[in-house]
Amino acid sequence: MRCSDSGPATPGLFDDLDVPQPTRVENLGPQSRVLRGFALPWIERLLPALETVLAEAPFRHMVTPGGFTMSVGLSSCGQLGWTTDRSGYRYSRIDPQSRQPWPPMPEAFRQLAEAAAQAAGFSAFTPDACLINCYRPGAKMSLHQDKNERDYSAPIVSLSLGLPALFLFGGQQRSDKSQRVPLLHGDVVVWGGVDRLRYHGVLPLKDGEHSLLGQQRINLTFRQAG
Ligand code: MD3
Ligand code: FE
Repeated sequence: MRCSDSGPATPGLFDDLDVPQPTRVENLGPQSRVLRGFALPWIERLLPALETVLAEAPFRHMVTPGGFTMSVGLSSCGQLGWTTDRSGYRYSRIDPQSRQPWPPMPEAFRQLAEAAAQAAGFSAFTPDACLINCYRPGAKMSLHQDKNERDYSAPIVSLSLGLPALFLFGGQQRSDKSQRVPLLHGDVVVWGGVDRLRYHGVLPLKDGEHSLLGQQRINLTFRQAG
């Protein structure tokens, strides 16, 4: 195609393939929004930052207070990291495996989380914790509430990378019916306000191969925990 041409030979065929698309917003609940593809323009900054964090704090399978080993691999960065063992769930300044502070939260992570919170209508979100979950095929997260944070008035921002997953978004009680929401590479979800304590989970990850992440899904959740 030359400058003087009026357009491509087959109009429509390649349109929009590598042009950034505006984020489509879906409302999951009164104060929960899916920002489809919001993180796609950030991916080339996010992935090297993620590598740096994981070199210092690799994924590990933690044990729940009930004695079950989680199928999801966990890590954290930021001032506080989430951990579980036989004595309970909590946030800690120290990685129990390295006995060092968790790696700092990369600037690109913090900026993405703040931009997403703002885009979803939550101002003044400053995360001090980023929990990183790694799902291999078969890994799942049972329905639960996130209740270890000090103040439920701050939202939680979640970023999905790699293989697609079916997210379960339930109600205020475990027995409430859940909606199934597909979450894809680059999607960001923001949950706050009246939706902050809703039950949620992730169905077992299906086999697949993602071009950048391989056979896994990585989910980052940004929280104001302390
Ligand atoms: C809805 N992680 O780490 S993020 C978790 O995809 C967790 O790895 C899931 O649930 C994952 O605790 C889902 C989405 C999420 C996070 C917090 C929420 C959904 C939420 C808080 C309230 C309601
Ligand atoms: Fe959760």
